[in-house]
Amino acid sequence: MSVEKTYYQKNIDLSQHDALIIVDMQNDFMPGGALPVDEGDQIIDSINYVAEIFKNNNGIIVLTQDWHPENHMSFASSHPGKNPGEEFQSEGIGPILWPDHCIQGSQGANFHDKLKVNMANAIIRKGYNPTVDSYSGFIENDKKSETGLAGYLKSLNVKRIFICGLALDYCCYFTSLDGFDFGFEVYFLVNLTRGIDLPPGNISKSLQHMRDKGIRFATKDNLI
Ligand code: VGL
Ligand code: ZN
Repeated sequence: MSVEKTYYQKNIDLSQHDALIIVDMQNDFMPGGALPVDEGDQIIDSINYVAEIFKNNNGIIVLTQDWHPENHMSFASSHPGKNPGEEFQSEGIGPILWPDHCIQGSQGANFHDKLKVNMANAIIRKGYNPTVDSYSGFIENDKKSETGLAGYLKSLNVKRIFICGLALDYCCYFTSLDGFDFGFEVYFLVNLTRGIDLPPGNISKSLQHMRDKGIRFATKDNLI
């Protein structure tokens, strides 16, 4: 599915009740990294630009950071005989296994140099539990353990959240769905994300599901 321009929300007037959530803009997800997302580096300038608009309107800016211990169970290397990209499902892990990535304290886990991290009000780390992955910035894949992001945003009286970053069909997708379930109005900044598309078709499936659920789509030009 592609998202037609006519579907974008228009003239979104930002305020202190809006939060920009910039998902996992880390070296390992950039071309040349351990879990590269195609064109992942091409959205950085636009994300910086949008972050500036949020700042100018007293909005909240949150970065998420994938932050795994060595031997995390989402890594194929933790399962003898398995390869990255292979299907694997257990409680909290899956549906596929990943290459080792975003190891706590590594260069790959650092934010891309060009990302203006100083604009962030908060940085939420996730995926630190060795046996449970966390695609979402709100809640781990066991669907029980919260990161604290929902409480943080609610305590600041945030009503709308705007999602961008990497990867479209994993961490951006699940952050959007969980944000919706926590009661926020969710806007998916679709041009400011790039996807993994594993299994093939996963990007269009994710977009369709978000749209069906009531998540809105917008571009940077719709923000004022
Ligand atoms: C992500 C797979 C594994 C993401 C993180 O940021 O989308 N994907 N860890
Ligand atoms: Zn990860």
